[in-house]
Amino acid sequence: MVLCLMAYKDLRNFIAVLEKKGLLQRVAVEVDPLLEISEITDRMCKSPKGGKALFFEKIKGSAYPVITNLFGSFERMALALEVERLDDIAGRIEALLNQAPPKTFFEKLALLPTLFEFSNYLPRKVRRGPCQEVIEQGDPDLSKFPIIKCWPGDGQPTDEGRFITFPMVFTKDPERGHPNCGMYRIHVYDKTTTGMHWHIHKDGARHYDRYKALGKKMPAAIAVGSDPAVIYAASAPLPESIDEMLFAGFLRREPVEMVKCITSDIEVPANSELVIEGYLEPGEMRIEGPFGDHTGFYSSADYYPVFHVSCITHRKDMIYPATIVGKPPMEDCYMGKATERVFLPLIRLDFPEIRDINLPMEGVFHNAALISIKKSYPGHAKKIIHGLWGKGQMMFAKLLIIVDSDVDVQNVSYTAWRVLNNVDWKRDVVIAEGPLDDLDHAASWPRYGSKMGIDATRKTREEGMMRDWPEELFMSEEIRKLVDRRWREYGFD
Ligand SMILES: Cc1cc2nc3c(=O)[nH]c(=O)nc-3n(C[C@H](O)[C@H](O)[C@H](O)COP(=O)(O)O)c2cc1C
Ligand SMILES: [Mn+2]
Repeated sequence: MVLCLMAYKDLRNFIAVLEKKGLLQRVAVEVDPLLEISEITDRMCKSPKGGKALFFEKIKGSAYPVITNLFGSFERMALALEVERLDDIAGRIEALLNQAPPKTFFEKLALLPTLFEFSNYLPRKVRRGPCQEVIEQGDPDLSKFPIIKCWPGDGQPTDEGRFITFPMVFTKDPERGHPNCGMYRIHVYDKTTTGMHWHIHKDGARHYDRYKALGKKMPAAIAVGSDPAVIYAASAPLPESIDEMLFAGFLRREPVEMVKCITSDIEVPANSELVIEGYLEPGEMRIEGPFGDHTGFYSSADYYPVFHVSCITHRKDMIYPATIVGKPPMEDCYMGKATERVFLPLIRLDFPEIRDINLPMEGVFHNAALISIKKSYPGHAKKIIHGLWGKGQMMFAKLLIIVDSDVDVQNVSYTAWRVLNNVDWKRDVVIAEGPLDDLDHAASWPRYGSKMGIDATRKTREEGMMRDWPEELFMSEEIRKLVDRRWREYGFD
């Protein structure tokens, strides 16, 4: 794959590269943003290797085109982050971490901004940006934009069920001014009001709680469409101390240019396609959802803060990106796979014995993780289980399966065979209670329930195993070579 040497300038630059490589398909006939785009995109996501990105040129009821399935394959996700393979990001992060003296996970994380800074990836303020080519301050109106409805049961009877599905929500800590960017879906209630669906565990919600404690109105901005590293960074589960835009700068190897909003001090990527500026009144809540979510089920309606639009700015010829989530595999699965690779070196700072991690798409990220470790003492796998439940968004992992380091966890079938043969359930299972992902619908209460860890490593005497562990079947090297040599002689191809 020939990679672009410079960072993508913006979304349309990435779209042009996709088109040149034959990875984008245009749809010229008019399509409905209510459900029709969703069904077409879902079929494309389910086609071999994630199909192509889709550029819908003519949208019923809106003057602007829509693009979906931008990152929905390993190839497009790697292209978006300008690496050959997603594994290469892990290599870049490892090299970055090696610049710092060996420290623990949290100390290293605290150091990261300094490291990034040395590397000149700090976001850069600019005075003007294409995202402000058109400014609609007097009478902002969200209904002009091709905001999609994804699934039939989305939204409330009082609205059309439209959601902004690929938003980058920018906020600032009220005391320290530290910025955050998170991808939290936006339920559109009417022309100037939306929901703000940051789960209580997320950084945006923490900022909001601090404004609430101060009794202050909270400014926020929703940017839509930027260069691919910026869009991806909004979804990355970084610690609160790390500015996602700094991380995006590292990924794209060039600082992100930020421009100040018209009606607040929030800064947004200057190259955005659309920016919705506004504010939240502390304590004002409204029913948000339901929404067909990435679990493949509707996430139920619940009370969330309300966002009021004060100004909309956009490019003259805005392109509106959207993602459809649903039963895996969907586009967000590939973003999750990028995250799996990005975070492996960070997790290994605290757990160097971890060799690899696989978050299978069917587990929609919070439901399952397969982990291989180099085991060296009794109970080692159980230590990893408890340790991981204490690390950032790994607390949501409902099932952790630990295997020995000779298992390739990317090979799910082989891993399943090893696990199913190796486990004595009473001895090897850990069940614990604690916080769960907001999207978990199986626990009896929202956000709280049980998780399971399975130690599927070979057991030793010290772990109570009274018998010798059997050997795995392998043919002798001599016979394998002989059969290789004689293969055609037997009459096979
Ligand atoms: C397509 C997509 C939609 C998402 N929607 C939400 C959402 O509505 N609410 C939420 O809390 N997290 C959502 N997430 C996950 C967050 O973006 C992710 O947890 C991120 O780390 C949040 O940023 P933060 O760590 O700065 O809070 C979504 C992720 C993706 C890829
Ligand atoms: Mn954050």
